[in-house]
Amino acid sequence: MAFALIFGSQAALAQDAAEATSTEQLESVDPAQAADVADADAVVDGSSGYTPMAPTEGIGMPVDRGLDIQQQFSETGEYAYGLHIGLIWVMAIISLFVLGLMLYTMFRFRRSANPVPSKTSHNTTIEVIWTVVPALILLGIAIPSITLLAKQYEPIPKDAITIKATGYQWYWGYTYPDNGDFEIISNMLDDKEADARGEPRQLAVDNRMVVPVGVPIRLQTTAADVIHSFAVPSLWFKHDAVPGRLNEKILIVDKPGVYYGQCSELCGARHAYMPITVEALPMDKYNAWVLAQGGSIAGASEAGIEANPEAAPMQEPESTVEGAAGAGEFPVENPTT
Ligand SMILES: [Cu+2]
Repeated sequence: MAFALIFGSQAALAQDAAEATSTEQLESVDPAQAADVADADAVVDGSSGYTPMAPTEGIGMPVDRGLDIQQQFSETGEYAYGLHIGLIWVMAIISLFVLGLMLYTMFRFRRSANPVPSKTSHNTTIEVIWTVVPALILLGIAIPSITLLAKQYEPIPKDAITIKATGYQWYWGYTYPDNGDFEIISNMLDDKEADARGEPRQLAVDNRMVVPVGVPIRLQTTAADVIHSFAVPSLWFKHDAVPGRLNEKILIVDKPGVYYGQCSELCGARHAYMPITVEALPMDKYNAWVLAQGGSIAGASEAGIEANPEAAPMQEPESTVEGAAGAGEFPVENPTT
């Protein structure tokens, strides 16, 4: 019962915090910085009708000397964060209880205070208590834990927007089968370019994975060569990308924003240099972005909406594998330092 109370209140706190910060996030985008980012990106993809959003410091990215998990921007993530905090309380209370019991026993039954030790070997009441109470605690933990597992694998509604993330050595490709099946190739920016755009080094990419906010997304993961893993901590999303297999899981992003992640499966020499940048946009802005990429929106032709005829051709992927399409340079001068 105590656990349920703690868990509930922590979950509510976490949610309040998430709401408070995300409002700040929307307001704290520096217009000058955002314009810089837009200019820089216009050079890259020549697209119109879409301005890349500037990230907010500390949101959707790791923070210096951070101890906690990243602030969550999906319902599942907020629930998981509540469970995480609840479990910390359970562990803390049990640890303190056991420590207290040990200190009491050491003091109360020390040789000088208790020269003749008790020869008691059984006490049915206490044996029942120390069996039943831990079992109830485990049961109390199992309920939210299994609920979280179920939430992560909720059936995906039929009208969800499908986006497929493909891991390549060593970059990501994002395909939009429901929007004309175009593919975005996403490579890490070098440090200078990331600085120029006001984005975190080794997490920023040239072409982001843009997703709509507040609607279910069927996020599929696969790979073209070796096993990669698509992971974005602030969206509570991690799924292996396995060649020859199509994994899928539901993703609903709560708030517009920029969320960074990384490949989380050791996949070769440049594993550390294939970051993920997810930009979540309201549906109308998402549609504008789709059109700017030369994609299509369901029902758009009846409404007289056309794709941008000047959409830039897809960028060549870069790979250090000799002879691979777009084989290129390392994006950092010396990746070992
Ligand atoms: Cu990888």
